[in-house]
Amino acid sequence: MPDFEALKKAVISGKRIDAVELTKQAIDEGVDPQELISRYLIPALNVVGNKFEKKEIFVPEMMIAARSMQACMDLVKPLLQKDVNLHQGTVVIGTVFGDLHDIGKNLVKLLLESLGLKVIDLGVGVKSKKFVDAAKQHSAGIVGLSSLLTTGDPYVLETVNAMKGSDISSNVKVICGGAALTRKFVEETCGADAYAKDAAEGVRKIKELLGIPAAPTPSRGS
Ligand code: B12
Repeated sequence: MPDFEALKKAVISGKRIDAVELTKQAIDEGVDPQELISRYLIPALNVVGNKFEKKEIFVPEMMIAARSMQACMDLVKPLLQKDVNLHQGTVVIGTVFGDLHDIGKNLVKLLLESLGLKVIDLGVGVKSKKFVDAAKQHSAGIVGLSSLLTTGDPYVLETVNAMKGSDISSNVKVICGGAALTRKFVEETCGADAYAKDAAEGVRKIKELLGIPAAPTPSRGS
């Protein structure tokens, strides 16, 4: 069995070389890449966040841990890129103005691409007008906002308002995710079409909003 606890510890303490080596081992042993991300890599960053909150670590340590996570993600990425040529719809995605966090956004992007959706990634610190312009330019069916900082709430609200007040509002749905957000704030206060607590829920909701049928469940005995 791959040593998952050692992998988590390596990410938490920012030991990039060890984290990469342990990720390689897990991949070689056939561990499901999505499970690797959701059960070990993301929880490792949650531990980092808690340590930061308790002032046990500071920004540089948080940054080094994030880099270790990203190095592991780079290894997992090719395993998730499958049906990239299906073109089932277009999603514009970005992290809201004032916020530079992008690990979660990049993960959502990767999963959407693996389902055959075209993703236009606007990067981080994106102003509301840029979301609207990109959605128009690419005839997107979905705009996805990521927000990790509570100070980003006004920009989430501003961007949802800008999308809903634009002349393309009837063609584009807005979904928001990220640690700073709640379903109540996103759906009730901002009036977005959906909130997602994690990438898996985000992908499921985006498919629903675009009208993409859920994958058929295998029938019994098949
Ligand atoms: C890594 C990290 C950093 C890295 C970011 C590196 C990078 N390239 O992203 C660095 C070190 C740069 C950083 C900086 C800062 N950070 Co920081 N950071 C984190 C940390 C530890 C992990 C974030 C992360 O990547 N998680 C893993 C990913 C996979 O999870 P996620 O982003 O939530 O995404 C998932 C879902 O939310 C969802 N999702 C996310 N986006 C979207 C979008 C859509 C469309 C959908 C559908 C779904 C979806 O899907 C994802 C996968 O399931 C968090 C703690 C935490 N537990 O979140 C703090 C945290 C977010 N940071 C925090 C702070 C305070 C900061 C700084 C202000 C610190 C400082 N004093 O400078 C700066 C801000 C800089 C800026 N202007 O943005 C606070 C925010 C507190 C708050 N309530 O506002 C947190 C919560 C830490 C804490 N507990 O205090 N940070």
